[in-house]
Amino acid sequence: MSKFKGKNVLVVGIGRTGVSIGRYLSKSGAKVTLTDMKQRNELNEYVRDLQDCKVEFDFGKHSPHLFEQADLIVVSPGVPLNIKPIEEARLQGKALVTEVDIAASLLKVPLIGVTGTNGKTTTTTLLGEMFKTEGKRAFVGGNIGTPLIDFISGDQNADYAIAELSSFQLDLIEKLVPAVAVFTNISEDHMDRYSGMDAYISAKKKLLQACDRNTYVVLNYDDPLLVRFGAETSGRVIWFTKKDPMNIGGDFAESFCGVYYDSESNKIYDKVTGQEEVYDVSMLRLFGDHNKENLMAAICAARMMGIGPKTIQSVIQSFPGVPHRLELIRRKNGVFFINDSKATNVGSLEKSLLAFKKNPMILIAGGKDKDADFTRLAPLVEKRCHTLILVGESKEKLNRAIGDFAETYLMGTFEEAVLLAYQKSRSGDIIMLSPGCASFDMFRNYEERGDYFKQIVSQL
Ligand code: UMA
Ligand code: ADP
Repeated sequence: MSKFKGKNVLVVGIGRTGVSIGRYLSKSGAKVTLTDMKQRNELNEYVRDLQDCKVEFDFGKHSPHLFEQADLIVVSPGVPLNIKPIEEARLQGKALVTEVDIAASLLKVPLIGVTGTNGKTTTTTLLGEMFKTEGKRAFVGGNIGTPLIDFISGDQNADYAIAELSSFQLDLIEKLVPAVAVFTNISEDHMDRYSGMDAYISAKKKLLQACDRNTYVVLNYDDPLLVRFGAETSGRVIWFTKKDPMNIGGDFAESFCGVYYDSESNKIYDKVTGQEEVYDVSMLRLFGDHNKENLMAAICAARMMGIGPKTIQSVIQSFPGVPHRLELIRRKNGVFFINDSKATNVGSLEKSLLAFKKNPMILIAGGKDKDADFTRLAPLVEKRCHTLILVGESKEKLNRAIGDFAETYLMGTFEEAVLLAYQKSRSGDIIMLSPGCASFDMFRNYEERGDYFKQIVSQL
C-alpha cells in the first residue's frame, strides 16, 4: 500500500511540478489540494492536465487553514521557503518536502544528479545522448523540464534516471542518494531568493551531503569552491579540469582520477578508469570553452556508468547543442544571430562573451534582475562589444554598471531592441541575445523569450 494513502497533502504551486506530483499523489490515494497565488484563469492549462484526478484547488491565495490541516506539504521549486504560510508550517513542525525528494525515494534505478550554477542542462542532455548512443535506457528529466516524478508515474521503462537538479529542488532534500553527483561550477545566482552566497552554496551542497561512500562525485577542479567540496565529501571524487594534472603535480597528479582538456592539442584525456582514453574535440559543434567543461563533466559521469570511449567520441561529433544556449539561428548580410536566452545570470553571460573571440559584437541584455552584481561584466563588455542594447526591468541598473563601456541604448520593447541591433550591425558582427537576467519581467520563461527573438530575427 502506498505510504501516501489517506494522507492530507497540500501542493504549493500549480505549475509543471505541481501537476505532476499532484497527479502521482492523488493516484496513490492521498487527498490532494493544490494552492497557487495565481487566479484560476491564469492556470487553465495546468488545471486541465489534472481534469481526470480527484484533487481540490485553492486559487489566488494560500489559505492558512490548508497548511494547518496538511499532513504533508509539497513545495514547488519556484515557491520561496520564506513566504509566511510556509514559515508558519515549518514552526508547527509540518513535513515540508519537494517533488524531487519524493521521486528519488521511490526510484529503483541509479540516479545521476547534475547541479551547478551553469551548464546543467547541456551536461544533462549530453549525458542522455551518451546513454542513448550506448544503447542504455535512461530517463532524462528534473529542472530540464520533465519532473522526476513523471518517471515514477510512467512505465519506468529505463535503467537509469538522469536528473538536472536546481538549488531550489535541492533545498529540502532528505532521502535522495545519488549514484553519481555532478557539480559543474558555482557562481552568483538567485540572490533574490537566497540571503547571500553562503545560503546559495549551502543549497548546492545539499547534493554533496546526500552522497554516500559509493557515490561518484564529479567536480570541476578549476572552481575553487568545488575543490573545497572535494575535501568535504565522503564519496569517490572524479575531477575534470582544463589544467594538465602533471603541471599541478603532487598527490593530485599521481592519483588523478578524471579527465582534462588540453587546448594545444584540442583533446580531452580520460583517466577515469584504469585505461587512458583520448578524445578529439576538434569536431565539437558547441561554441565556447565552457562547453568543453560541460562535455568533460558528462564524460566523467558516463565513464563511471560504463559508457564506452567510442560512444563518447561519436557524441562529441554529433551533439548539436541545446536550443537557447549559444544557438546560431541565422546569418543575414554577413551578420550572425546568436540566441543565448538561457544565459540568465552574470556568470553565464560572462562565458558567452568569452565564447566568440574574433567577431565584433552587439549584445542585447536585460530582463528580470535577481539582485545581481553586473559591474564585473564591464571589462569584458569593453573588450568584446561595440554596442550594448538594454531592455527589460534591469536596463537602468545594467546601464549604470556597464553602459560606459560600449555605445549603449535603452529600449522600450524587446522587438525595438532587436531591430535596433540589426540597424547598428555591419557584416561580420555577431548580434547576441544573452540577457544575464531572468525572463519573467516580459515573458513566461526563457524559452518564450528565445522563441520570440528567433521569430523577430526570421522576419528581418
Ligand atoms: N507560486 C505560488 N506561490 C509563491 C510563488 C509561486 O503559488 O509564493 C506559484 C506560481 O504562481 C506558479 C507556480 O508557483 O503558478 C510555479 O511553480 P514553479 O515556479 O516551481 O514552476 P514549475 O512549472 O513547477 O517549474 C519548476 C521549475 N521552475 C523553477 O524552478 C522556477 C522548472 O525549472 C522545472 O523545469 C520544472 O519545475 C520541472 O522540474 C525552470 C527554471 O527556471 C526551467 N528553473 C530555474 C533555473 O533553471 O534557473 C531554477
Ligand atoms: P543551466 O541549465 O545550468 O542553466 P545551460 O546548459 O542551460 O545551463 O546553459 C545556460 C547558459 O549558461 C548558456 O547559455 C551559457 O551562456 C552558460 N553556460 C553553459 N555552460 C556553462 C559553464 N560550464 N560555465 C559557465 N557558463 C555556462
